[in-house]
Amino acid sequence: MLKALLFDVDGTLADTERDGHRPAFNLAFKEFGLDWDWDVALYGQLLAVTGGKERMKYYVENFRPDYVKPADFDAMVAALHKAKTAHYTRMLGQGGIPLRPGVKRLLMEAREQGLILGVATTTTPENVIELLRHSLAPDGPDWFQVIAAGDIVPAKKPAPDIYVWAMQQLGLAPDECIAFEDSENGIRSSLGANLRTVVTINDYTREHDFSGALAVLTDLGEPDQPYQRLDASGKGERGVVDMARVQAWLA
Ligand code: XBP
Ligand code: MG
Repeated sequence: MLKALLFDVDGTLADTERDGHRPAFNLAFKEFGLDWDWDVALYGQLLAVTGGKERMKYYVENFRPDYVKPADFDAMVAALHKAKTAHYTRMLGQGGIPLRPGVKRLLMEAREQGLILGVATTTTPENVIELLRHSLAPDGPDWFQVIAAGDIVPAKKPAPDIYVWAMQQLGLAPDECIAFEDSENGIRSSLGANLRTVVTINDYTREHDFSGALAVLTDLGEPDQPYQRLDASGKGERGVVDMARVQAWLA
C-alpha cells in the first residue's frame, strides 16, 4: 500500500539548476576573485557530479589543469560553497524560482489524502527549506515529514543512501513509497533503494537514460497544460499526474 511520496528537489520540484545554482556558483567565484565562470552548456557537463562542493572539485580536476590549488583547497571549497549557498538562498527569497507544473497540485492532493511527503536530495538543507517556504507556501517545509538533504549521508546520488536514510526516518519500506526524479543520477539512486520512480525531464536531463522508470514525463502536468509521456510503454499519453494516476501506475 502506498504511504509516502518522496521527491527530489533540483530539477524535479523546480528548475533550480540553470537559473539558480549556476548563477549562485558564479557569484561566489567572483566574490573570491576567481576567473571561473560556468555557462549554461558547461554547467550541463558539470551536473554529471551531484553536490556543490563535489562539483567544484570535479571542475578543477577536469576543466582547469592550469589552476594551481592552494594548500588549503578543501577549506577554500567549503568557504566558496558557503558563499554560494548564501547567494542561492537570497535568490530564492526574492521569489526567483517557481515550482514546476503540477507540483503544488499533486502535493496538495497527496496531503488531503493523508499521504506522507518526503524530500531526498543532495542539495544543502537550507536551500530546500527556502525553496519550499518561498515557492510552495510559508509553511511549506512543514508539509514534509522528512527532509533528507546534503551531507547527511556521505555518499551522494547516484548512491541510494539518501533515499534509504529518508525511508529509515519514516519507518517505511520501498514498496510503501514512490519517488519522483528528474535525472539519471537521481533515478540510479532511487532504483538502487528499490523505489518505483516517476521521472519528469528537463532541458538538462532529456537525453539521460531512464531505464527502469515507472513513467517518463515532460512534467507532472496541469489541466490546461497536460504532460506528455515519453517512455515506450506509454508514449503519446497526455494528462495530469494525480493520485489516481499514480495508483494506476503502481497497480
Ligand atoms: C542536485 C545537485 C545539487 C545542486 C547543488 O541533485 O546536484 O548538487 O546542484 O547543491 P539532485 P549544493 O537533484 O539529484 O538532488 O550546492 O547545495 O550542494
Ligand atoms: Mg534532481
